[in-house]
Amino acid sequence: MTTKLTVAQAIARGLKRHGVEFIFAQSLPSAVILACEALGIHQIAYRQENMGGCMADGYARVSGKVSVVAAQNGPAATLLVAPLAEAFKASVPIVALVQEVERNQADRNAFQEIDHTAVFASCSKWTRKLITADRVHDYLDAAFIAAASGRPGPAVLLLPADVLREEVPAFVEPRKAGLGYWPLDRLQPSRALLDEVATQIANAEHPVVMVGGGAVSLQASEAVAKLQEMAHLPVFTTNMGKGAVAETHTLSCGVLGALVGPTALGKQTLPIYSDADLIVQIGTRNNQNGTDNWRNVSPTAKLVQIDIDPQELGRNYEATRLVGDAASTVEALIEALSRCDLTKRKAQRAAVEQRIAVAWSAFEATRAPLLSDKGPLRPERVMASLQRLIEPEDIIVADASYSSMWVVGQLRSQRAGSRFITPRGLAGLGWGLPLSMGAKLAKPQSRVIALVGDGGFAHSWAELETLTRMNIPVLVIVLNNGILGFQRDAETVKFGSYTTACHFHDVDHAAIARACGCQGWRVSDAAALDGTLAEWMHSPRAALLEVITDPEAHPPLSLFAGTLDKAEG
Ligand SMILES: Cc1ncc(C[n+]2csc(CCOP(=O)(O)OP(=O)(O)O)c2C)c(N)n1
Ligand SMILES: [Mg+2]
Repeated sequence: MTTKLTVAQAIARGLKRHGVEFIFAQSLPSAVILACEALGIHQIAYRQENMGGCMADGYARVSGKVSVVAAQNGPAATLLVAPLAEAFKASVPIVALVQEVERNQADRNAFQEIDHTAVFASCSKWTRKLITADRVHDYLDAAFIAAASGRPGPAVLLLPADVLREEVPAFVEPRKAGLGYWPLDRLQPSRALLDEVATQIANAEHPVVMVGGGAVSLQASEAVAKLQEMAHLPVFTTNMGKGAVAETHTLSCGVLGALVGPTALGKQTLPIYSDADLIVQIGTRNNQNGTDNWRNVSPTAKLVQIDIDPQELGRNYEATRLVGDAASTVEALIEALSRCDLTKRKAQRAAVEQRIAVAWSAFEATRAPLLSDKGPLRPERVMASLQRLIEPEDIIVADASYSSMWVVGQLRSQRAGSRFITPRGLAGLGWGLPLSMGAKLAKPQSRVIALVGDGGFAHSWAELETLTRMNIPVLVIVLNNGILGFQRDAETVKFGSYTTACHFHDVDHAAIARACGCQGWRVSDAAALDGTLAEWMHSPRAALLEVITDPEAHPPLSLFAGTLDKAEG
C-alpha cells in the first residue's frame, strides 16, 4: 500500500524513525512543523532562535540523542549561528532544518533570501539543500549521519518551501534505520596499540588521567570510573569533563584548568598534574582554558590521547594516538590493562590518595572564610547552599562568565556521570537558561538548576515565558552582582580601568519571572537563600531565585594572579 506524502510529511516521518520526540521551533517551516505535530512530535516553541538552538544543544548533551531545531530562512536562520557555533566547538550533534526560498526565486532578491551555505559555513559540519522531492530520505539521513558520526556537531538541511509541498514520488522506498543517537559508530584503536599504552600505564612513575567533555556520556563515565579504580589512577577533569567521575572518589582531583588562584582547588592539585610523567587524556581538546594557557601540561610528560577526532590528536602536544570513541576505547584499554601487571600502580595508590586528600583539605581550608553568612553574600556561599541540597541525579547548568567557574570550581560531583553543563564551546552569554530547558526535557525525572549572571541572563529573559507555557520546571538562580563581573575585572587587570558598560541599573529579576508566570524570589541573606532553595528542591517548578551577591567576588582565575589576587600564600 502506498500513501502519498508531501516532502514535509516525509521529513516528519523520517524524524520519527530517528526517534525524535521534540522539535525546537517557532512554527517554521510551517509545513514541516504541522506534519511533525500531526505525528506527535512535540514542538518546543522558543521565543527566539538563538535560544531555541541552545535548548537543542542542552537536549542533545543530556539525552544522548541528536536534537532537531528548525527556523525560517533569513534573519531567523542567522540567529541560529551562535548556538550552532557553540555546538560545533563543543561537539554536540544538532540537525537544523532551515527553510529556504522557493527554487525558482533563488538569486532574485527574494524576501529574506541570504546565502545560507555561507552563513553556516563556519559553524556546521555539513550544510546542504534538498532540491528534489525524490531525495528527501537520502538528505535527511545524511544530515543525521553528519551530526552524529565521528566528532559530533551541527548539520544544516536547507528546505526550499516549494519542495516541502511536493509529493514524494511513489518509486522512492522509505528507509528503516534509526540514526538519531550518538556517537553513531563506536570506533576503537588496534589491540596492539592498546597493549602498548596499557604497558606504559602499568610502568609509569606517576601517571594521571585528564578527562574532557568527550567523555561525559553515561557509558563513557562508567568506563572512566572503572579505569580509575582498576588501574589506581588519579583523575582530573577539564571544565567540560566535570562529572565524568565522582569527585568524592579518593583518586579524584577535581577540575583543573585556569582556576589555579589562591582559593582554588587547582592551586592545590596542579603539582600532582605537573609531576606526571604520563598523561592519559580522554576526549579533551587541550584548549586554552582547559590547560590554563597551555601551561598545565608538563613539557617532559608523555601524552596518550583518546579522541574520536583524529585531528585533535597531537594538536597542541605530541601524543600517542588512540583514535576512537571514549567509552569503547576506555573499555578496550581496561581489557588491555587486565592483561598487565599492575603491582606498581597498586603499591603507589595509598600515597597518591594521601596527596589528593591533602589537596582537598587545603582547598576546603582556604575557601572556608568565603562561605560566611555575613552579607553581601559571596557566590561561594550560594554554591555551598546548593551543594548541601543537590543529589547525584540533579543536573546543574551554568551560563558563561563567572557562573561557569562557580559551578566547576565550587561544586563536588557525587557520582560518575553526574551532569554539570557549561557552555565552554565558545562561552557565549545567555546559554544557561536555554541549556537547562533542553536538559530538563531530556531528563524530566531530574531536577535541573541553571546558574546565571545578571549580564548573561539578560540575553535570555524572554524564555521565562516559554518555561511557563511549555511547563518546563527548572530553577534559574540569578547571581545579581549588578555588573558585567568578568568584563569589569578583566579590563581592570589589563587596562587599570573599565568602560561604562559594566554597571547596570537595578533590575528586579524576580518580578520579571513572576510577570512571565514563574515563581520569583529575591534574597540577599543566607537564611533566606537556604530556606528558599530548600523549598524549591522539595517542590520543583518553573522558578527564579535571584540572589544579591557581592560585586567584589571573583573566582580564582590565573588571570588575576598578582593583581586582584595579591601575594599568594
Ligand atoms: C555573547 C557574549 N557577549 C559578550 C561576551 C563577553 N563577556 C564575557 S563575560 C562578560 C560579563 C558577564 O557578566 P554577567 O553575566 O553578569 O556575569 P558575572 O561575570 O557578573 O558573574 C562578558 C560581557 C561573551 N562571552 N558572550
Ligand atoms: Mg553580573
